[in-house]
Amino acid sequence: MRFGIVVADWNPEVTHALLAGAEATLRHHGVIAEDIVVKHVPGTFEITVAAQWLAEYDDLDGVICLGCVIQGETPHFTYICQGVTHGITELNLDYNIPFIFGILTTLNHLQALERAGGKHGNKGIEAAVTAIRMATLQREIEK
Ligand code: DLZ
Repeated sequence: MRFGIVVADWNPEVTHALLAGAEATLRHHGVIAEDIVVKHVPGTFEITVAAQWLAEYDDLDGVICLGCVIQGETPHFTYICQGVTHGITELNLDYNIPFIFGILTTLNHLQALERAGGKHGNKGIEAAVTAIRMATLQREIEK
C-alpha cells in the first residue's frame, strides 16, 4: 500500500508528534518508507487542498490528514474546523480513496498534547490504523 500524509505545521509540537505516530504505525504494518509521501502545509486550513493535490498527482491508497486547531479568543477556530471538516468530507465523496480525519480540535494546548503521545494516546497512530483499515475495506469491496 502507498499512503500520503498531509501535516499542518501550526502547533508543530503536537502535529509532528502525530506525524511520528502515523509514520511509525504505517511502517509497523509493512508499508515501506518510499510508499509514505509526507507533505507539510502551513496550517490546518491548507490541508484540504494539499490532500486533493496528492490524490490527483500520486497513486495512493489513502491520505492521512494531520493537524491541530486550538480554540482561541476569536471565532477563527470555528471557521478553520468547519472548513477542514467540510473539505475532507467532500474529498472522501469525490475521490475513490479514503481521506482520514486526524485533526485535533481542542479547547487548550494541554488537551492537544494529551492526544499527541500523552495520556489519551496518539491520534496519529489511530489515523494510520484507520487508513489501513479503510484501504483494505475498499480492496475487499471492489473485488
Ligand atoms: C490562523 C490560525 C489560527 C488562529 N489557529 C490555527 C490553529 O490553531 N491550528 C492551525 O492548524 N492553524 C491555525 N491557523 C492557521 C490557518 O490554518 C491557516 O494556515 C491560515 O488562516 C492561512 O490560510
